[in-house]
Amino acid sequence: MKTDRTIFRTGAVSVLVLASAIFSVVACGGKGGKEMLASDAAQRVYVAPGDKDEVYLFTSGGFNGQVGVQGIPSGRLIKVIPVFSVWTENGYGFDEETKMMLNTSHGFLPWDDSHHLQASQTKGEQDGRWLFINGNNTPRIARIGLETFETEEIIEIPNSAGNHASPFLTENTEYAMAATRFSIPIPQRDIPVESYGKGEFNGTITMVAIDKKTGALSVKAQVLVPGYNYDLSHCGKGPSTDWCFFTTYNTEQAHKMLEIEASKNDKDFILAFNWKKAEACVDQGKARTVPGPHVINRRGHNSKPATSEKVATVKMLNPTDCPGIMFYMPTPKSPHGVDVDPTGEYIVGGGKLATVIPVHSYSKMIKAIEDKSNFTDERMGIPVLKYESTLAGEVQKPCLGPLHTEFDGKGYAYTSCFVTSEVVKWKLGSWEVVQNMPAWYSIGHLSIVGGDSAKPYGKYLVSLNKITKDRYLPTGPELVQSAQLWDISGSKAELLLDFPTLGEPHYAQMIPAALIKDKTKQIFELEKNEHPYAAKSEKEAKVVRQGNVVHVYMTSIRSHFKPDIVDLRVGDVAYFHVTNLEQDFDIPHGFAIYGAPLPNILIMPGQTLTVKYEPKQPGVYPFYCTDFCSALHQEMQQYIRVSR
Ligand code: K7E
Ligand code: RUQ
Ligand code: CUA
Repeated sequence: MKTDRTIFRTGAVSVLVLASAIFSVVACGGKGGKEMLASDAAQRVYVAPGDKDEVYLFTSGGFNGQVGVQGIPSGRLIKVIPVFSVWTENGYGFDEETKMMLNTSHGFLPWDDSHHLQASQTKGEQDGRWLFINGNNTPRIARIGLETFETEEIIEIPNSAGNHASPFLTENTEYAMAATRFSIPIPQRDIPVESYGKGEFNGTITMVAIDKKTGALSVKAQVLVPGYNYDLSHCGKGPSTDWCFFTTYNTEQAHKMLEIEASKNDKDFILAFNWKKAEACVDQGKARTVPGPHVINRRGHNSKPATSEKVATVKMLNPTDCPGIMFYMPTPKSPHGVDVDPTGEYIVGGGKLATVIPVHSYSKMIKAIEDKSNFTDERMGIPVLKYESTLAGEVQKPCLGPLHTEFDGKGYAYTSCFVTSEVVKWKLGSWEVVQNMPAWYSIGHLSIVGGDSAKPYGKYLVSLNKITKDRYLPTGPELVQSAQLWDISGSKAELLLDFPTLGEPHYAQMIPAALIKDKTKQIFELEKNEHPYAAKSEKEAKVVRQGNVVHVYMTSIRSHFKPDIVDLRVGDVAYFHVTNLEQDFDIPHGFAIYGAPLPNILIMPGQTLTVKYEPKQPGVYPFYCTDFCSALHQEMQQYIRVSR
């Protein structure tokens, strides 16, 4: 039943045949892994009241554009970090301080579709400083600071569409990579879509530079590549540190009926990209300056409002201007994920329509590119290597629909398989499958603690399941997505827990709590508040009128706002700059006005946030604190009088 449904979705007849041949030997689904449930699972996931989880799980919220923070092993949802979408809980994207974070060259966009998280790393190991996440719809990358768990910066990626192969990081967080999922005319212009495949459509690989100290993002350069679909990426480590790898599909360059047309080639490619060489070529002036309008939005420090910087051009490098930066490694068949093992030697493809899991060898690749007899073809100056020349091995008949692979650091790899809905555990080097772990249902990504880094912490694996079914109490037509927690510390993986996620979880990152929790910030210091309209004591609270523009310097402290009564007129443009004078870490105040079209804001201790308010009708309008702050919270309520 499920095979039919899933295979019909791919629409490829050859896959159907292949599927029926292999599916019969794979036993999965059924109980959704219940047969592999640890007998003491309850004890192993139980976190007693007052105790804390061992690991942070950060999940991308998919089409809700946010990041979920959950505790592992309990699965408890701890926080939602708003990133690409407005968030009514705290006013993100609505208040004057964070509104510019959602600015793009297309104007204000209150939403995106986020897929992949990457944790910052030093020497390939997680360092607990930042998280990066892509916006897939309108190409963007966001940086989240792990001191505040706030989105600190969002950079738009120009000359791109569908920022899917992103934001994968180099070993020391020098760059975040971004590649187009959809090829487009570059520069954008009005041409027939039918000209796709005739050299008029291209993809780009973007190198987003990350400042070592501050994390500030900027586009270093882009590389123009053939018009395929660039799907996923991971960068090398250790010996392969100078390289990043990108999967491609639709090397057929179909522009419609992709579900059939883009599955014709037996092999597509993994693109190997030497970013270090590309960087040198750019620094030597080998890139052209081309149009590339984009914005860089930065959250203000010390309560200052966010800024949005406009950039008009980018550096564009052609592979032919910098020989040796790119090679295509043929990889069966419409590969999706590409993952590099902790040693940096093995590059694992996830040929989603393939019957094997192909593994390339970095050292063989380096040998292969030194000998031109291994070049079978060339695309826009990028040599295509012989499949055998880079191949380390193939995992035979692992499952159907292999997608993504993570590593435990003990010589095993774990690959998610969408069609047969399972994780396969296999051994690096011998390529044998050692365990099939059912996933409920139709797994996409999976995550191991540090499982894509040079030093996996191992222990926990979470499968991030795509299709919602029957795991929780029914909630009408819209169901919640699901994740499953496995303990992988023993020789056989054991299922521990099912728990819901926030939106469709694409990728996730798990980070040991010890790396983060002591570095988190508890308050914004009032003394350091640099907001231009901050009132740092009740004495500084005031109303300043300049024509019809009114600035209200407002303070909040248990349990009142100052000034007490605010007089406005119809036609005024009023700004309520509310400073929370508290310096106890657990006392935010909220602020909301009756009938105002904006949601409440949640002001953290020491912080100033601003709501713009344009009264339309005379009357008396209450405003109040929305966050329960003391026994007199209900009394934290005052009035605006609006006159003609
Ligand atoms: Cu869900 Cu990484 Cu967008 Cu694979 S992607 S499944
Ligand atoms: S009130 S915390 Cu919001 Cu009904 Cu009692
Ligand atoms: Cu302040 Cu409730």
